[in-house]
Amino acid sequence: ITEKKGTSANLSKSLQPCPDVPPKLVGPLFITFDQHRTMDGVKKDVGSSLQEGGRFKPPNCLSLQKVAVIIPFRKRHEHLKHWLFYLHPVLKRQQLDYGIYVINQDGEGVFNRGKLANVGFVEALKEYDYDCFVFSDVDLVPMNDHNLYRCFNKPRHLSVAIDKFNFMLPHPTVFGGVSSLSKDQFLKVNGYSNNYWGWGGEDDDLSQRISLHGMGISRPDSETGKYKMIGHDQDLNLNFEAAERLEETAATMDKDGLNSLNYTVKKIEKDRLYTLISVDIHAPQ
Ligand code: UD2
Ligand code: MN
Repeated sequence: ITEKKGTSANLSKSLQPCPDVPPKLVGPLFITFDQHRTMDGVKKDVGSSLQEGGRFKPPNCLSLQKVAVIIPFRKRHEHLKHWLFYLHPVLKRQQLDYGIYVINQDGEGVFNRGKLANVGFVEALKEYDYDCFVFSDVDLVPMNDHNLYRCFNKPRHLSVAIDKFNFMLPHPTVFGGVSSLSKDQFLKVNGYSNNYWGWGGEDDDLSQRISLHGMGISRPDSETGKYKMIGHDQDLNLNFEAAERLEETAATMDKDGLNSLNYTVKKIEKDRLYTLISVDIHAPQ
């Protein structure tokens, strides 16, 4: 028994680091949101080489980064199905050691994307020693697999050219949609604010935290950073306090964020394609 254990440990140690440029990338992708796609079908199509919970490691090399992909979520199952169908193959080709965490807001209270993202960060770290975090809307699918779901020396905004915005960056400090921060970068800014309830503002607040901490934003070029957004109605729960709160980011960020996060995990479910964490984030009624 001891001998066997020793052998397998040596085997995994002898894996070489993956190349900096993943060799099997294909470039532009053809994306369709086919109404007939089903979750069972997606499981059959892309679930084979995954471990429970939507986990994957490249079999033949040691991944350069351990990446948790965090999706703030509620009642967008239709979108999730398409997201999983397209993202799993991309993330595998990118040779990431990754896990997918769908952070589901429990109950009917006002949605809070930033707080759910913070929960995802904390909960993913309880499972594995992730060093990079990608925060993604459930409705954004990359149109080019050269757009690496990794972390860089600056916080990264990945969804720079979305079809809905005519493939242009709406303004220079945008950080919404899909973005990545290393564990250290995210800790440095104290995560997202927990106090943006309803649609809007939490992404701009994070962007301000980043610049207030002296960091810039890195981005792929606009060909690499093309995205399709799945069509949906605008969330009607607008956050009318957002503009005011954004004036206060500098004064409040050190005490509002990861260090003030409180929530109750209701359930953790392991699907083959993702880990679903349902959480009560104490939404105001
Ligand atoms: C924009 C931003 C998004 C966020 C939001 C304001 C881009 C491309 N996206 O998204 O990152 O800053 O504005 O808060 O700039 N969600 C649910 N259920 C809900 C509501 C939201 O799952 O009932 C999740 C889901 O992952 C969704 C995301 O939150 O994709 C953003 O919400 P949205 O898609 O309704 O808003 P959108 O597209 O204006
Ligand atoms: Mn959207």
